[in-house]
Formats: sequence, C-alpha cells, structure tokens
Amino acid sequence: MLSWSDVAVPSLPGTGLPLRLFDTADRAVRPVSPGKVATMYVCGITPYDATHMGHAATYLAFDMINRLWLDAGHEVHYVQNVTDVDDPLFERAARDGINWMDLGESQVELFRSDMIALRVLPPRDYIGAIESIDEVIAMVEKLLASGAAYVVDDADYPDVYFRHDATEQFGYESGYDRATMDQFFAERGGDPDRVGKRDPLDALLWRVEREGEPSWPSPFGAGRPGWHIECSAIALNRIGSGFDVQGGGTDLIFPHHEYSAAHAEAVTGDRRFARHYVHAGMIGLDGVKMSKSLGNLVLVSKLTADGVDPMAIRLALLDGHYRQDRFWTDELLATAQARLATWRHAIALTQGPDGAEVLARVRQHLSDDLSTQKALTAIDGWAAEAAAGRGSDAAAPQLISDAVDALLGVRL
Ligand code: 5CA
Ligand code: ZN
Repeated sequence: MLSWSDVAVPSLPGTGLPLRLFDTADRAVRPVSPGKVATMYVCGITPYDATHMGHAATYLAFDMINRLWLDAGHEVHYVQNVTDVDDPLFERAARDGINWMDLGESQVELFRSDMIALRVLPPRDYIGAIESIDEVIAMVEKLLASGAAYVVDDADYPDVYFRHDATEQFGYESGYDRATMDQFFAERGGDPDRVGKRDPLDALLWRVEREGEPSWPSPFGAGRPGWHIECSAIALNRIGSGFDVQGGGTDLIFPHHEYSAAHAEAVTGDRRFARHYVHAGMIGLDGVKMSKSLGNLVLVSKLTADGVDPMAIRLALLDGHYRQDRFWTDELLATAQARLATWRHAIALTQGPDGAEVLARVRQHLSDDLSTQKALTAIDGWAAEAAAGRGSDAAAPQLISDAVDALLGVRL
C-alpha cells in the first residue's frame, strides 16, 4: 500500500541522547537500545472512519520516537499496517450503501492527508491486511504443523484457532491475570463463547468463508485472516523477531499485542517478539473514550477544514504525557494556538537567549520517556525571554525553530 509523502527533518548540531521508554511488559522505564537501524511496528487504523484525536495522539507519540532516533543518528525502519478487512468495515459500508473496499481506500486516503498535515513521518512499509494474506497463510500453516493451532470441531465452519497456551510465556506482555484476560478478550473483539474451541481464550487465526463475506483461497479453506496474526506476520516479515518497539494505544495491550506476540513466538521459538511494548493513553471527549464505535469524535480533517492550524493540533496533543489518559478540550486547543503564536513571534526576532542550552534541555526531556510537556515549557521559557529582549545569541531563533521542527514536528 502506498505510504504517505516524506516530511523534511532539519538536522541539528550534536546528537540526541539515548532514549528511555516505559515498557508495558517489564512495567518500568528502561533504555531502548537499537542497533544502527532502529525498528518499530505500530498498529495502524481500521479504515471505516476518519482520523480522530485519539488516533492522532497515538501516532504522534510514535512519531516522537522516530524523530528522537533520527536525532540520535539511527536509521529507522518503521512499519505500519492497515486493517482493511474487518467486520466494522463491512457493517459501515452496508449501512452507508457503499462498497467496503472503496470505504477503506477513501478512509486510508483521508488518514494519509491527516498524517501529512500533522507532519508525521511516514512508515517505510505501509501494509494492508489484504496485501499480507499470503504471509498470514504461511504462518497459520506453521502454527498448525507445530500443534500451536487447531481446526475447531464444526463441520459447517471449520475455523482455525490458536492455542493461547502454545508458548510458556503467554501473558507476559500485559501481565494480566486470567479474570482480566477473560474480560478484555470478550470486550475487545474476542469470541470466548465460540463453540468447538478448546479454551475460551483461544484466538481466531483463520475464519472460513461465511455467506456474503469476502474470502481468499487457502490450504485450510477459503476465508480471511484473524486480527492478531495480521500484525504478527507483517512485522515478522519486515523487521524480524526481536524488533525494538511494538506500539499502539493501551486498548491494544490485551488481547491484540499479547496474541500478536504469542503467534510470532510460537513460530520463531523466541521468547520475545518485541524488545519494548509501548502504549499511548486514551484520548476522551466529555468524560468518555473517543471511539469510532461510540461516534464521539473530534476529527483532524474537520478541524483543519475549519481553518485550525494542524501545528496547533500537534502542540495541543503534545501538551500532555503520551501515557496519560486525557481529554480533548477547546481550552487545550486554545492554549496551543496561543503558544504557537508566541513561538512564531519569538523565532522571528533577531536574537534571544542561548539556543544550544535550550536544545540540550529539550533533548534531555524528550529522551526521558517522551516528557513533551517539559520540552514545551523549556521552549516557552526561551520564547518569553527572547520576546522580553533578553539574550544576544543571534543564531538562537533559527536553532530553536529547527529544533522545534526536527524534534517536536512543529513547523513554526
Ligand atoms: N487496526 C487496529 C490495530 S491493528 C486498530 O486498533 N485500529 S483503530 O483504528 O481502532 O485504532 C488505531 C490506533 O489508534 C490504535 O493504536 C489504537 O490503540 C489507537 N486509538 C484508538 N482510539 C484511541 C483513543 N481514543 N485514544 C488514543 N488512541 C486511540
Ligand atoms: Zn495491530
């Protein structure tokens, strides 16, 4: 699938600091230690509705990681999927009387334009579920051959399921107990009551064709992939087992990332699919999580169509810690708009306080589990001083402008 167009990143003097991030599996902030090429897989959208502030916040968090790696001298191999075959697409398309593939394509196109507006760096590989069906089939074959998967006892619909306990370490990513797993499995796309499964927590790998649903041929019957195996296959085939960061929102901790990891680990025999599991908090509106299924959405495209500067949206979303659940409010946007104007005024001045010192502090805050708010405050301090006529560093306005662009993704 076509990724979106590249975004220019100014180079900065010196190099960035090694990044430390909270790892969901280890439940601690610890160093990410990539090699020359840093590798990241972030779960992409299910394209049945446009980009809302929750999606935007999550992709911005991972864009920050991408930018910090580049600043620290790494090359970044970033992979993202698009879940372009799934029930919500069929339901929305049927409701609106359109073709589900056309719906997917149009929403992916809208997502791309929103990402470009927000200056999110594009993934190197942007891969649809439809494009990866052969990869999924190859993995399911391996899982069946090793006994990690089985065909349910159902003559009409012999779907293929994954034995959740196929690997010894299952459950390490979320750290949840069985009761919590059962609850989230049921709430987030699982089918605990499916007749013929050996255990309620076993997860769908291949769903054989049902009347009126799309299907692709496979050795285990025409059908379509389950959800978790899509991300296992796409990541494994591009950045391999033991890649640096697996990302998404906290709603993907379980079951999605637990099973993506377990499917891959059952195939490779490795104990850890990703070295860091990183999750962004949920963005809500008026007290509830923003979600396509609830329909309480603030869309990036709606705000930009109303004339809101996408850089203000970006600043608003960075004005909060990425791991914190938080709310989108008009006040948050107004604060960001004022901040953007203040910064733009300051970088248009002919001099200001020492820019290199501010850059060092911004790098330090961001490398500490993406402390974006502290980074914004550091820039605020510089801008206030510059506006007050203090400081005589003539190179500072350009340096700050470049640092804000390269590290925060905000073009002033
Ligand atoms: N296609 C799957 C992942 S393979 C999926 O979850 N798609 S999605 O469109 O529902 O979500 C895309 C990304 O946005 C996921 O990482 C999800 O965790 C994140 N997300 C969804 N809603 C919110 C929200 N309200 N706040 C923050 N992030 C959110
Ligand atoms: Zn995913």
